[in-house]
Amino acid sequence: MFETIRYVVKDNIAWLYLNRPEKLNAFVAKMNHEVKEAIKSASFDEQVRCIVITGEGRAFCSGQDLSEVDEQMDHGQVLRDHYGPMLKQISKCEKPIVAAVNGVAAGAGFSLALACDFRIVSERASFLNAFIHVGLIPDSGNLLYLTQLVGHSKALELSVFGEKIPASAAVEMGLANLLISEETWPDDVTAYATKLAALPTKAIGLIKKSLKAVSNLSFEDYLELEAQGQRVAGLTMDHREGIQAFMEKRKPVFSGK
Ligand code: LHQ
Repeated sequence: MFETIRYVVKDNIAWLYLNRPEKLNAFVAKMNHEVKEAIKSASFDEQVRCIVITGEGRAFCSGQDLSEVDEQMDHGQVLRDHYGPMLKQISKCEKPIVAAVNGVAAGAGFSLALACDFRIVSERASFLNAFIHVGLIPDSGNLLYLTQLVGHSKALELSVFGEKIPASAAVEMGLANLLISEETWPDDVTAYATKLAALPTKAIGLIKKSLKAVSNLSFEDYLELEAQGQRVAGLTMDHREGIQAFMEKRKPVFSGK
Protein backbone atom coordinates (compact mmCIF):
# COMPACT_ATOMS: atom_id res chain seq x y z
CA MET A 1 0.00 0.00 0.00
CA PHE A 2 3.02 2.32 0.38
CA GLU A 3 5.07 3.44 -2.65
CA THR A 4 8.08 5.21 -1.19
CA ILE A 5 8.58 3.14 1.95
CA ARG A 6 8.34 -0.50 2.94
CA TYR A 7 6.54 -1.23 6.21
CA VAL A 8 6.73 -4.59 7.96
CA VAL A 9 5.60 -5.63 11.45
CA LYS A 10 7.32 -8.69 12.90
CA ASP A 11 7.91 -9.91 16.46
CA ASN A 12 6.55 -6.71 18.08
CA ILE A 13 8.83 -4.50 15.93
CA ALA A 14 7.61 -2.19 13.15
CA TRP A 15 10.27 -1.85 10.44
CA LEU A 16 10.02 1.23 8.26
CA TYR A 17 12.37 1.14 5.25
CA LEU A 18 12.84 4.40 3.32
CA ASN A 19 12.66 3.04 -0.20
CA ARG A 20 13.97 5.34 -2.94
CA PRO A 21 17.50 3.89 -3.10
CA GLU A 22 18.28 5.32 -6.57
CA LYS A 23 18.06 8.81 -4.99
CA LEU A 24 19.66 7.73 -1.70
CA ASN A 25 16.14 7.73 -0.21
CA ALA A 26 15.59 11.46 -0.76
CA PHE A 27 12.32 12.90 0.49
CA VAL A 28 9.43 13.72 -1.79
CA ALA A 29 6.07 14.86 -0.38
CA LYS A 30 4.67 11.33 -0.72
CA MET A 31 7.47 9.93 1.42
CA ASN A 32 6.85 12.55 4.15
CA HIS A 33 3.22 11.48 4.10
CA GLU A 34 3.91 7.75 4.08
CA VAL A 35 6.42 7.97 6.95
CA LYS A 36 3.77 9.88 8.92
CA GLU A 37 1.11 7.26 8.15
CA ALA A 38 3.41 4.34 9.03
CA ILE A 39 4.35 5.92 12.39
CA LYS A 40 0.67 6.54 13.08
CA SER A 41 -0.19 2.95 12.26
CA ALA A 42 2.63 1.64 14.48
CA SER A 43 1.50 3.94 17.30
CA PHE A 44 -1.99 2.42 17.29
CA ASP A 45 -0.95 -1.19 16.63
CA GLU A 46 -0.97 -3.01 19.96
CA GLN A 47 1.46 -5.60 18.59
CA VAL A 48 4.13 -2.95 18.06
CA ARG A 49 6.47 -2.15 20.98
CA CYS A 50 9.40 -0.66 19.06
CA ILE A 51 9.75 1.12 15.70
CA VAL A 52 12.88 1.04 13.53
CA ILE A 53 13.46 3.48 10.66
CA THR A 54 16.22 2.53 8.22
CA GLY A 55 17.13 2.98 4.56
CA GLU A 56 17.10 0.61 1.58
CA GLY A 57 20.37 0.44 -0.32
CA ARG A 58 23.55 2.24 0.66
CA ALA A 59 22.05 5.38 2.27
CA PHE A 60 19.79 6.24 5.19
CA CYS A 61 18.29 9.39 3.62
CA SER A 62 19.78 12.25 1.57
CA GLY A 63 17.18 14.84 2.62
CA GLN A 64 14.86 16.74 0.33
CA ASP A 65 14.85 15.48 -3.26
CA LEU A 66 16.67 18.39 -4.87
CA SER A 67 15.39 17.52 -8.34
CA GLU A 68 11.92 18.54 -7.11
CA VAL A 69 13.08 21.97 -5.96
CA ASP A 70 12.40 24.86 -8.35
CA GLU A 71 11.92 28.61 -8.19
CA GLN A 72 8.19 28.21 -7.64
CA MET A 73 8.70 26.22 -4.45
CA ASP A 74 7.86 27.97 -1.17
CA HIS A 75 10.25 26.14 1.14
CA GLY A 76 8.45 27.34 4.27
CA GLN A 77 5.16 25.98 3.00
CA VAL A 78 6.78 22.64 2.11
CA LEU A 79 7.95 22.41 5.72
CA ARG A 80 4.52 23.34 7.09
CA ASP A 81 2.59 21.03 4.75
CA HIS A 82 4.83 17.96 4.52
CA TYR A 83 7.75 17.78 6.97
CA GLY A 84 5.92 19.32 9.95
CA PRO A 85 3.07 16.77 10.07
CA MET A 86 5.58 13.91 9.82
CA LEU A 87 7.74 15.32 12.62
CA LYS A 88 4.72 15.95 14.85
CA GLN A 89 3.61 12.35 14.37
CA ILE A 90 7.08 11.12 15.36
CA SER A 91 7.20 13.48 18.35
CA LYS A 92 3.87 12.34 19.76
CA CYS A 93 4.61 8.63 19.34
CA GLU A 94 4.80 7.00 22.77
CA LYS A 95 6.76 3.97 21.56
CA PRO A 96 10.56 3.91 21.25
CA ILE A 97 11.76 4.85 17.75
CA VAL A 98 15.21 3.78 16.59
CA ALA A 99 16.98 5.28 13.58
CA ALA A 100 19.13 2.45 12.26
CA VAL A 101 21.47 4.61 10.20
CA ASN A 102 22.87 2.29 7.53
CA GLY A 103 24.60 4.97 5.41
CA VAL A 104 24.64 8.71 4.84
CA ALA A 105 22.00 10.84 6.59
CA ALA A 106 22.06 14.30 4.99
CA GLY A 107 19.92 17.43 5.28
CA ALA A 108 16.39 16.53 6.30
CA GLY A 109 17.57 12.91 6.43
CA PHE A 110 19.87 13.92 9.27
CA SER A 111 16.91 15.72 10.87
CA LEU A 112 14.80 12.57 10.61
CA ALA A 113 17.49 10.59 12.43
CA LEU A 114 17.68 13.30 15.10
CA ALA A 115 13.90 13.19 15.61
CA CYS A 116 14.13 9.50 16.58
CA ASP A 117 14.77 8.42 20.19
CA PHE A 118 17.88 6.37 19.48
CA ARG A 119 20.45 6.41 16.69
CA ILE A 120 22.42 3.27 16.06
CA VAL A 121 24.95 3.50 13.26
CA SER A 122 26.75 1.14 10.94
CA GLU A 123 30.43 1.69 10.12
CA ARG A 124 29.23 3.02 6.73
CA ALA A 125 26.98 5.65 8.31
CA SER A 126 27.66 9.37 8.33
CA PHE A 127 25.78 12.53 9.21
CA LEU A 128 25.87 15.68 7.16
CA ASN A 129 24.13 18.98 7.84
CA ALA A 130 24.08 19.55 4.08
CA PHE A 131 21.69 22.52 4.09
CA ILE A 132 24.48 25.12 4.01
CA HIS A 133 25.82 23.68 0.75
CA VAL A 134 22.58 24.65 -0.97
CA GLY A 135 22.33 27.98 0.85
CA LEU A 136 19.68 26.88 3.35
CA ILE A 137 19.34 26.67 7.11
CA PRO A 138 18.93 23.38 8.98
CA ASP A 139 15.23 22.51 9.10
CA SER A 140 12.79 19.77 10.09
CA GLY A 141 13.54 20.22 13.80
CA ASN A 142 17.27 19.84 13.16
CA LEU A 143 18.68 22.56 15.43
CA LEU A 144 16.18 21.87 18.19
CA TYR A 145 17.33 18.25 18.46
CA LEU A 146 20.97 18.87 17.56
CA THR A 147 21.53 21.42 20.35
CA GLN A 148 20.03 18.98 22.86
CA LEU A 149 22.55 16.33 21.78
CA VAL A 150 25.76 18.28 21.16
CA GLY A 151 25.19 21.81 22.54
CA HIS A 152 25.02 25.22 20.88
CA SER A 153 28.63 25.62 19.80
CA LYS A 154 29.01 22.22 18.13
CA ALA A 155 25.56 22.54 16.48
CA LEU A 156 26.66 25.85 14.99
CA GLU A 157 29.93 24.38 13.73
CA LEU A 158 28.22 21.37 12.13
CA SER A 159 25.62 23.61 10.48
CA VAL A 160 27.98 26.30 9.19
CA PHE A 161 30.75 24.07 7.81
CA GLY A 162 28.45 21.19 6.83
CA GLU A 163 31.24 18.63 7.06
CA LYS A 164 30.60 14.91 7.05
CA ILE A 165 30.61 13.32 10.50
CA PRO A 166 31.79 9.69 10.31
CA ALA A 167 30.01 7.06 12.44
CA SER A 168 32.69 6.76 15.11
CA ALA A 169 32.88 10.55 15.59
CA ALA A 170 29.08 10.65 15.84
CA VAL A 171 29.20 8.21 18.75
CA GLU A 172 32.02 10.16 20.42
CA MET A 173 30.11 13.45 20.30
CA GLY A 174 26.91 11.89 21.58
CA LEU A 175 25.03 12.05 18.28
CA ALA A 176 24.69 8.28 18.09
CA ASN A 177 24.11 5.67 20.79
CA LEU A 178 25.87 2.65 19.34
CA LEU A 179 28.26 1.75 16.54
CA ILE A 180 27.63 -1.62 14.89
CA SER A 181 30.14 -3.36 12.65
CA GLU A 182 29.33 -4.26 9.05
CA GLU A 183 29.49 -7.99 9.81
CA THR A 184 26.86 -7.92 12.54
CA TRP A 185 24.52 -5.43 10.85
CA PRO A 186 21.50 -6.07 10.63
CA ASP A 187 21.48 -8.80 13.32
CA ASP A 188 22.61 -6.34 16.00
CA VAL A 189 19.94 -3.87 14.88
CA THR A 190 17.32 -6.55 15.40
CA ALA A 191 18.83 -7.42 18.79
CA TYR A 192 18.72 -3.73 19.86
CA ALA A 193 15.08 -3.37 18.77
CA THR A 194 14.15 -6.69 20.35
CA LYS A 195 15.63 -5.54 23.65
CA LEU A 196 13.60 -2.32 23.53
CA ALA A 197 10.45 -4.21 22.53
CA ALA A 198 10.72 -6.42 25.62
CA LEU A 199 10.83 -3.50 28.08
CA PRO A 200 7.78 -1.96 29.81
CA THR A 201 6.45 -0.05 26.77
CA LYS A 202 4.10 2.24 28.66
CA ALA A 203 6.84 3.33 31.07
CA ILE A 204 9.09 4.15 28.10
CA GLY A 205 6.35 6.40 26.69
CA LEU A 206 6.07 8.17 30.04
CA ILE A 207 9.86 8.61 30.26
CA LYS A 208 9.83 10.17 26.78
CA LYS A 209 7.04 12.53 27.86
CA SER A 210 8.88 13.57 31.04
CA LEU A 211 12.14 14.19 29.15
CA LYS A 212 10.37 16.39 26.59
CA ALA A 213 8.89 18.47 29.40
CA VAL A 214 12.21 19.01 31.22
CA SER A 215 13.14 22.29 29.57
CA ASN A 216 9.62 23.71 29.29
CA LEU A 217 8.29 23.38 32.81
CA SER A 218 8.99 25.01 36.15
CA PHE A 219 10.40 22.73 38.86
CA GLU A 220 6.97 22.55 40.56
CA ASP A 221 5.14 21.74 37.32
CA TYR A 222 7.76 19.14 36.43
CA LEU A 223 7.30 17.38 39.79
CA GLU A 224 3.55 17.33 39.18
CA LEU A 225 3.98 15.91 35.67
CA GLU A 226 6.29 13.26 37.10
CA ALA A 227 3.71 12.37 39.76
CA GLN A 228 0.98 12.02 37.14
CA GLY A 229 3.23 9.87 34.96
CA GLN A 230 4.22 7.64 37.84
CA ARG A 231 0.57 7.18 38.79
CA VAL A 232 -0.13 5.87 35.27
CA ALA A 233 3.01 3.66 35.28
CA GLY A 234 2.00 2.33 38.69
CA LEU A 235 -1.27 1.05 37.24
CA THR A 236 0.34 -1.02 34.45
CA MET A 237 0.58 -4.80 34.37
CA ASP A 238 4.29 -4.41 33.64
CA HIS A 239 4.75 -2.68 37.00
CA ARG A 240 2.93 -5.50 38.77
CA GLU A 241 5.01 -8.07 36.87
CA GLY A 242 8.25 -6.24 37.79
CA ILE A 243 7.44 -6.31 41.50
CA GLN A 244 6.27 -9.93 41.41
CA ALA A 245 9.38 -11.07 39.52
CA PHE A 246 11.63 -9.29 42.03
CA MET A 247 9.88 -10.97 44.97
CA GLU A 248 10.09 -14.37 43.25
CA LYS A 249 13.78 -13.79 42.37
CA ARG A 250 13.22 -14.30 38.62
CA LYS A 251 13.55 -12.19 35.47
CA PRO A 252 10.41 -10.19 34.63
CA VAL A 253 8.48 -10.87 31.41
CA PHE A 254 6.89 -7.60 30.31
CA SER A 255 3.82 -7.51 28.07
CA GLY A 256 3.79 -3.81 27.22
CA LYS A 257 0.42 -3.47 28.99
C1 LHQ B 1 19.86 12.90 -4.84
C2 LHQ B 1 19.93 13.48 -3.58
C3 LHQ B 1 18.95 14.44 -3.25
C4 LHQ B 1 18.01 14.15 -5.33
C5 LHQ B 1 21.58 12.14 -3.74
N1 LHQ B 1 18.03 14.74 -4.12
N2 LHQ B 1 18.95 13.25 -5.72
C6 LHQ B 1 13.32 21.13 3.01
C7 LHQ B 1 12.26 21.91 2.46
C8 LHQ B 1 12.26 22.40 1.17
C9 LHQ B 1 13.22 22.47 0.34
C10 LHQ B 1 14.54 22.23 0.54
O1 LHQ B 1 15.05 21.36 1.51
C11 LHQ B 1 14.58 20.93 2.63
C12 LHQ B 1 15.47 20.15 3.48
C13 LHQ B 1 16.72 19.53 2.91
O2 LHQ B 1 16.90 18.36 3.10
S1 LHQ B 1 17.87 20.50 2.10
C14 LHQ B 1 19.25 19.42 1.89
C15 LHQ B 1 19.02 18.41 0.79
N3 LHQ B 1 20.07 17.41 0.70
C16 LHQ B 1 21.30 17.66 0.25
O3 LHQ B 1 21.67 18.77 -0.05
C17 LHQ B 1 22.20 16.47 0.08
C18 LHQ B 1 22.44 16.22 -1.39
N4 LHQ B 1 23.23 15.00 -1.62
C19 LHQ B 1 24.55 14.93 -1.38
O4 LHQ B 1 25.18 15.86 -0.94
C20 LHQ B 1 25.21 13.62 -1.70
O5 LHQ B 1 24.41 12.92 -2.62
C21 LHQ B 1 25.45 12.75 -0.45
C22 LHQ B 1 26.54 13.39 0.41
C23 LHQ B 1 24.17 12.55 0.35
C24 LHQ B 1 25.94 11.36 -0.92
O6 LHQ B 1 27.04 11.50 -1.79
P1 LHQ B 1 27.53 10.27 -2.67
O7 LHQ B 1 27.66 9.06 -1.81
O8 LHQ B 1 28.75 10.73 -3.40
O9 LHQ B 1 26.35 9.96 -3.71
P2 LHQ B 1 25.94 10.79 -5.01
O10 LHQ B 1 26.00 12.24 -4.73
O11 LHQ B 1 26.66 10.27 -6.18
O12 LHQ B 1 24.36 10.41 -5.12
C25 LHQ B 1 23.92 9.18 -5.73
C26 LHQ B 1 22.69 9.49 -6.54
O13 LHQ B 1 21.65 9.97 -5.66
C27 LHQ B 1 22.93 10.62 -7.56
O14 LHQ B 1 22.14 10.36 -8.67
P3 LHQ B 1 22.78 9.78 -10.05
O15 LHQ B 1 21.61 9.69 -10.99
O16 LHQ B 1 23.84 10.75 -10.47
O17 LHQ B 1 23.36 8.44 -9.67
C28 LHQ B 1 22.44 11.83 -6.84
O18 LHQ B 1 22.02 12.87 -7.70
C29 LHQ B 1 21.24 11.27 -6.08
N5 LHQ B 1 20.92 12.06 -4.91
N6 LHQ B 1 21.03 12.98 -2.91
N7 LHQ B 1 18.95 15.02 -1.98
